[in-house]
Amino acid sequence: MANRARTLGNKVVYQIYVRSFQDSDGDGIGDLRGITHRLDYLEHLGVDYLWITPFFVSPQNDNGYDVADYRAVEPMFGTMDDFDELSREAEAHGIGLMLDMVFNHTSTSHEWFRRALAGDPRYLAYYKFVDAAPDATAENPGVPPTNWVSKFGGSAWEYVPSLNKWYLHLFDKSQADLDWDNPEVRAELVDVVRFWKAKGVSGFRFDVVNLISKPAVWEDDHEGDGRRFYTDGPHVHEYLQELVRESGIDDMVTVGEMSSTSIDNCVRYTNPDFHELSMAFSFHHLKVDYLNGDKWALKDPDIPELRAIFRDWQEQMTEQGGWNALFWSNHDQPRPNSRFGDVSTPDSWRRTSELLGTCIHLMRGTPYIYQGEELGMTNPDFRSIDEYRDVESKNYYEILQEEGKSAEEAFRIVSERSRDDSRTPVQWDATPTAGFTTSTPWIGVPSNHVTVNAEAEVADPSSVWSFYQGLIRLRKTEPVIQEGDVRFLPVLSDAVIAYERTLGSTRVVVACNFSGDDVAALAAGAVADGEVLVANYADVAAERGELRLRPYEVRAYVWR
Ligand code: TEU
Repeated sequence: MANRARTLGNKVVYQIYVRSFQDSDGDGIGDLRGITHRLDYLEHLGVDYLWITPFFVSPQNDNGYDVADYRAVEPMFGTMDDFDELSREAEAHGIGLMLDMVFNHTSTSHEWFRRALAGDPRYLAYYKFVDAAPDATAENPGVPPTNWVSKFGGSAWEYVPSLNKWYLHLFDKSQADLDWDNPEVRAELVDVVRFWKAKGVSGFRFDVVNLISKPAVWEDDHEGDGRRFYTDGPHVHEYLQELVRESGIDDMVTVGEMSSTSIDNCVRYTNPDFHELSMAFSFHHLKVDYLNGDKWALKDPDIPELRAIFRDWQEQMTEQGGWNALFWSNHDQPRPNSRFGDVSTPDSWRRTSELLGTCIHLMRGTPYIYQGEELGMTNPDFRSIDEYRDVESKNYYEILQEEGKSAEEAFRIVSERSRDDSRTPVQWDATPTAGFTTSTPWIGVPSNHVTVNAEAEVADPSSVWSFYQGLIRLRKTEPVIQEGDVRFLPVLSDAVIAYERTLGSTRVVVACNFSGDDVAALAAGAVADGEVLVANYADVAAERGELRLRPYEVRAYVWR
């Protein structure tokens, strides 16, 4: 059980969304050389690994998650020489690279799919093609094999008139699902991993890897959108074990993106005894503001539910030897401070950003920082749908209106839920393009970059950036944070989440107030004689009585 804690408990991963990180050649799009230029910054922050989102050849319908060639660099992001330079330089900075393997599907521009379209039986068997009715036509293709819904809206099946077949796409219709039941497909993907492993990378992130194993029989889902049939599917553990074994990555750092998964499955994905992955991303805590589970229906975050989810995942994964990736944010999620707190004043923005960071950085697992989170970047202040770029946002803006919402309501929902909320350029400085590019950025820069930016914050010991640097340092110096047990604590207010970490005779208590009110947090004596370890208000002292917290206040106490 201590295994993962020993190797991963003292590490912090930083996620780079290449397109929005740093442009080096003035085309308005981030690139690999841009990352190399910023390695000093990343080393100074203190992170151990960079998860770099896909930079492989791709038509970019889903910003690179639609891969057309797994072994070549997309020219807009640079060249293989640029990658090799980044790899060397990162190593010189003591930073490892984790590459993003998108293996559930390929782009329909991939050679395999093009050969399938040409009717080659070998490549037809690489994907999930299903015969259409004999009388189907382009105008009247009939009903798809199942009623499953694509994650980006609409049917999960696309009809190909020239073949008279449907193919499955759980995401965009330009992202065709691979057939993992075909051993040739699995061998191809092992080769891809070996190729990048041979280049010396430290590890991998596997995109939606718990969706790879589809059921043997196609059936309609009368209760939902189809996910219960293909999530953590019948052969997923067997296929993952094979991939890890055959590509020789069992002792590298690996993380799987697990969509709508369960704790039991994530124990199997991450407990070292099963030889699958080092850790897993799960998303239940990022759905507590979905009304009735619907991403496109707004509600305020339900903090008691958030507490219960964190408690279950922290305690049960620990009990069963699993290992969590800890995160609030990635390139698919709105900015967490805009979502879970109050960013309307400089004061509440700072407290919220620091509260969120502390809440997960002191948990058991490996924390991930998504680019710009360390600066307290927020959702952008876009005014029109034309400012959004993401295929999912554009689709749902239309779908919401088809469902009867006004254009204003649809816009409000998209602006709170869009994946572009976190895809705006990293705010390096106060200049008009935030130091991201010398030309026009591919997506707009939020207006708050004049104050929320790296140049201002790195120099300021009281900035959100410096606070994050402190959290990373703390993880590296405190064994109780790296390896300690975790237990959630009873709280006095619905707005509070609190837990304790213990290792030997050391104990840490963390209490977080997710509200803009003064609240009672912990019962009298709960933090008596504790020494303050982390605080986001200046005047914090020992507390013998009941612990009360101010708006968006977080405190951690330690006993040694
Ligand atoms: O995301 C998988 C995924 O299911 C979501 O995060 C998805 O974006 C969301 O549910 C839609 O509401 C991964 C990648 O992180 C994402 O960027 C890709 O678009 C997707 O896979 C397909 O490769």
